Amino acid sequence: MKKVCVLTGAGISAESGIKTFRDADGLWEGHDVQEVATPEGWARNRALVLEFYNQRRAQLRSVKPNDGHRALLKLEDQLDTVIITQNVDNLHEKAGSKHIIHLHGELTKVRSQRDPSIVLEWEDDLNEGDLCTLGSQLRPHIVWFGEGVPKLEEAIGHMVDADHILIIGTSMQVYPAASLTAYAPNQAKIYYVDPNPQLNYELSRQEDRLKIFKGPAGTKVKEAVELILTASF
Ligand code: BV8
Repeated sequence: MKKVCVLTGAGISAESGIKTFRDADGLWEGHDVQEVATPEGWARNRALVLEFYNQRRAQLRSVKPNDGHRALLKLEDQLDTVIITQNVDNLHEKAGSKHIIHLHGELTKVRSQRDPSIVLEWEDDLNEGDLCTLGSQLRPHIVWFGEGVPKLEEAIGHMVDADHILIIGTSMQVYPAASLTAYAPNQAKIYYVDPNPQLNYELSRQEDRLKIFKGPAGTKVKEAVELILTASF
């Protein structure tokens, strides 16, 4: 059975009402990314970081998947599909997707700073004084800038035998996620759904097998899925 790796970024959630990073010219909810999405920011002002993630976690209660998320279900039904997402929202899960790798963590989880293997589901606000079983302050289960990406090897393990790679709604600027297409076999076909697709170093070397669907995920993912299914049978 053909294998598909789907690589999604903030753009697939844009039509669900979740702001992307680039569209907000690098400010998230008005905050400098260095202040709210780095270990230094956490050390400097824990309350600000907790508030930033509490706001985004609360937003999850009012947003829903869009047709872009839902169009992937048909791919999952018919081909061996894994969704590798840079997003920390849970819209792929809400859409019904099953095999999802969150490269950059998840808003609905928190973890111990003392023992990173202690990870808890967390739907409400996380506040100062919310401690893990070892007595240390719980932190968002998010990969901040400057932190390693623990699931990178797992993602590479899927890319190395991909027949099709479907990139959706990402500026392909955040590394190492943005380098993942380089691990795909030479014969893998690449499809890129984005209203403003940006060919980074890796993609510019793969242009000969890249097909771009210029437009929003809500309408274009379906088209890319149809093409992949046609090419696979
Ligand atoms: C690491 C969690 C080392 C946080 C995130 C200089 C050069 C190159 C690299 C670096 C550098 N300096 C530092 C680095 C490394 C750094 C990096 O890549 N920085 C970039 C900004 C230059 N990377 C790291 O720090 C990574 N770690 O390298 O560690 C290491 C190794 C071992 C041990 C210790 C350390 C960690 C990176 C992870 C950061 N965390 N998320 C949070 O979310 O709160 S990344 C964050 O950025 C989000 O995950 C988000 O997804 C991502 C932004 O990227 P995109 O998803 O692509 O979103 P963006 O807004 O950029 O683009 C949106 C796209 O959607 C656009 O193309 C737009 O056109 C499109 N769109 C809009 N509307 C729609 C649409 N598409 C479809 N439909 C629509 N309707």
